[in-house]
This record gives sequence, structure tokens and C-alpha cells, in this order.
Amino acid sequence: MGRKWRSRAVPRAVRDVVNETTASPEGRSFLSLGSNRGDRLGYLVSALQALQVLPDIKVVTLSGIYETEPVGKSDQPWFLNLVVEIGTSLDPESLLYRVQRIERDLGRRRQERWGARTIDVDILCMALFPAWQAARLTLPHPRLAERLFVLIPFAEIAADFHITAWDVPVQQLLKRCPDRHAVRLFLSAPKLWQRMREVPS
Ligand code: A4P
Ligand code: MG
Repeated sequence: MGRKWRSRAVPRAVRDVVNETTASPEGRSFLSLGSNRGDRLGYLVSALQALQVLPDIKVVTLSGIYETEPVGKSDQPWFLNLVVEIGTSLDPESLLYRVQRIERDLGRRRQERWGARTIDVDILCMALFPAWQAARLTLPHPRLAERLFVLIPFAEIAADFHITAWDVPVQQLLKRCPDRHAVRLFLSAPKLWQRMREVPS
């Protein structure tokens, strides 16, 4: 129904393994989070805490948080961005449903495309679903290779991760990326983990 597999279906055995442990390597998935309105750090921490408590998602690794110059629409505040590795047995559409629910709960209103937002959660790629094309979702995220605000935190946590659909590791995408917008470290990953422990969810 509008959904198209461009790769082989996931074998049952693999799915069973992933269901047993959402942190298994096969279930590796990556999300990009951004905020440029209000309490940017607070929104990111709240979104991460909301992900952490979902039963079918395990937060595995966090990048640091980067402060980044806006791309696409320049007359808006700078963003805070990070990339998160999760383990999950969810299919892409179910994961999108979960992350959009978190966006809504944190007050995100879809107004202007590329405009300021309290929280944006994009799915970058999912190892079990290397290529996905549907009305509501494209994987890998079609603009991920064009953006330093994604590739710098992505390479921090998974430089060797191979994007199967494009046959290239993340570090190569970063080397080739023509983007020149500014990206600077705002909060290191250890400090972010500490912050998540301190802030009540
Ligand atoms: N959608 C399709 N594929 C995906 C995917 N892989 N992950 C659909 C998530 N969503 C996906 O997204 C619009 C629709 O895309 C969704 O309803 C979903 O069905 P949105 O989040 O509602 O709107 P958006 O974010 O304004 O649009 P879009 O196209 O996702 O924009 P981007 O590419 O996310 O860019 N500059 C800096 N420095 N940092 C940023 O974080 N973000 C943007 C938004 C622009 N400039 C930025 C940043
Ligand atoms: Mg988005």
C-alpha cells in the first residue's frame, strides 16, 4: 500500500533475534534530533528521556550536542543538534509514529517547512531496513549526506557505520560533504548523559 521494499525482506530468524534484544547489532538505527526554539537543551533532554522509556526502543549511544547555523532558512535562531543510536525491533512506520508522538507531546506544531521548531526528530537510517520509500517516510533520510549538522554528530558515534543503500560509511559522507555551515560542540556526550540523569523526566 504505497510502501515499497527495495531490499530483501528481513528473514524471520533475524527478526526473532532483534525482538529478543533490541540492542542487537541488526537493529541499529539512528535518529537526528534538533531544536531552535525556547529551551533548546531542555527539549532535547526531554525527547531523549521520552525515547528511553519506550519499551521497544533502547537508547544505545548519544553524540554530543552541537550548536549549528541554520540550513535552508537562515533568518531563524541557531539549532542544537545531536544524533542518537537506538536499538529497536520496530518497523520504520511504527518508529516514525513513536517519534512524531514525542514531537507532539513536546509542543511541536508543523507550520513552516524548515522553520523554527521546539523539537524535530528525523529517522536517519535503520540497518534492518536499508532502503524504504513510502508516502510518509524515506530511508536513508534523503538530505543526510548534505548536512554537517547531521554528519558531524553521526560520525562522532558511528564513523564506520555502513549506509548500505549508498554503499558508503558515514566518515566518507562527512569527508565528501560540501556543506560549510558552522557546527560547534555545545555539550559533550558524557555531560549530556549526566544531564539526563539529573533532570527529572
Ligand atoms: N519524512 C520523510 N522521511 C522522513 C525521515 N527519514 N524521518 C516525512 C522523519 N520524517 C520523514 O518532516 C516532514 C515530513 O517528512 C514528516 O511528516 C514525515 O512524514 P517534518 O519534521 O514535519 O518537517 P521539517 O523537519 O520542517 O521538514 P523536513 O523535510 O524533515 O526538514 P529537515 O530535512 O528535517 O530539515 N538547520 C540546522 N542547523 N539544524 C537543523 O536541525 N533542520 C531543518 C529541517 C532545516 N535546517 C536545519 C535543521
Ligand atoms: Mg524533520
